[in-house]
Amino acid sequence: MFKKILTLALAAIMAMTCLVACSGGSSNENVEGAHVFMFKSTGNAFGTLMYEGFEKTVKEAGGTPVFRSPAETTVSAQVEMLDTLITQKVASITISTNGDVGYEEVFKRAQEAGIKIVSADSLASPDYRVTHVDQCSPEAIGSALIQAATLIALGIDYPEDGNLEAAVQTALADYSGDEIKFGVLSASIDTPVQNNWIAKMEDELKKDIYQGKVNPALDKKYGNDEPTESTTQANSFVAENSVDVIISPTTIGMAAAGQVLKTANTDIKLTGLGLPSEMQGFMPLSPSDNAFDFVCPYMMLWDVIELGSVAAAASLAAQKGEYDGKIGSSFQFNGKTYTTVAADDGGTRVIALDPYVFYKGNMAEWKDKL
Ligand code: RAM
Repeated sequence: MFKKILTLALAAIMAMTCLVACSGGSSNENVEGAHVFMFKSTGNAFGTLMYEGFEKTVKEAGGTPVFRSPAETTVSAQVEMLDTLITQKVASITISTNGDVGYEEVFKRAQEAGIKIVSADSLASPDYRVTHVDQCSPEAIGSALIQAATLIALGIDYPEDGNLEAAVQTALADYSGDEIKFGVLSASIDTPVQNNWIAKMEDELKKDIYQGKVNPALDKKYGNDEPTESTTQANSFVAENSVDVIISPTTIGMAAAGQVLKTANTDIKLTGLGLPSEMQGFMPLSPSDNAFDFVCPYMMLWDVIELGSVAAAASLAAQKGEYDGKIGSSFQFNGKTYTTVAADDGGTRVIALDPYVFYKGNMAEWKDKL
């Protein structure tokens, strides 16, 4: 799957500066009939990029896109905003949530008002969402993160054929050194999307090839998707010095850990889900670099802008009554059909994209784009 080169449709070079789109937005503005995108909080470039795709797709469909995200990465801050948006009669809400519980009442109000809810990135309850737009298969991400971390712990470059699994099989077959140990620097302890990936990482570690060679227990710390707290937690990993590699399944944690490990005198390495623009100071940028001279030899992500576009397409189709999110139902975007499948939580999902590995062979090309 990693061999697959994504045709990332980045229409224009992105302005990473925070324009109106990434402010919380004014609550006085008339948003009746608008399509809302709500990320976990403002100040997260991942959310800004998602909105870029969302905004474009809604506008192209003749709708009005609106960005509304709270300053704090909490359930209560999102609920308060959702409450206002329902009163203001928005048409649809596309949300990346901060937790599993606490949204029931407000989502019920939305449902009763006929406002469609689609979750993307981090799941909303199956009782209230039309569907969930998953960036990639969570199993694929969980496995790939453990495989990449294992290879990095062993000082092995990203395999040019993209086959992480085969490279791990070969590398661990001959390994008889100390047990490898991983840390995880996540978002909040309650964030559905990160917890799902961590569960898939733990499943990967149960496989026979890792037994006695990689510790099945992940040392988990939570930075709440907040730069200062993520920095504090990354510093704890350095002080404790008990893990070989930190895996951060959040772009905020990646950037914070990158800076901490670069500054500290440590052998701990980093991989995870990061934005090339934010990670360029901690990664090799040229094929001639020695990847292990850098804190993060390689990492992965997906086309975040496209994720926002696909989520918008799902919400638009649901609001028009053309898509109900049931298993087997589908919607179209950009000439592609997205078909709904069952999700682990009893609801449904569509898988929007494939993961993509950033390494010394392609970072130069990506650092200014994503
Ligand atoms: C962060 C967010 C988001 C996650 C990405 C990888 O920006 O926490 O939920 O999907 O990173």
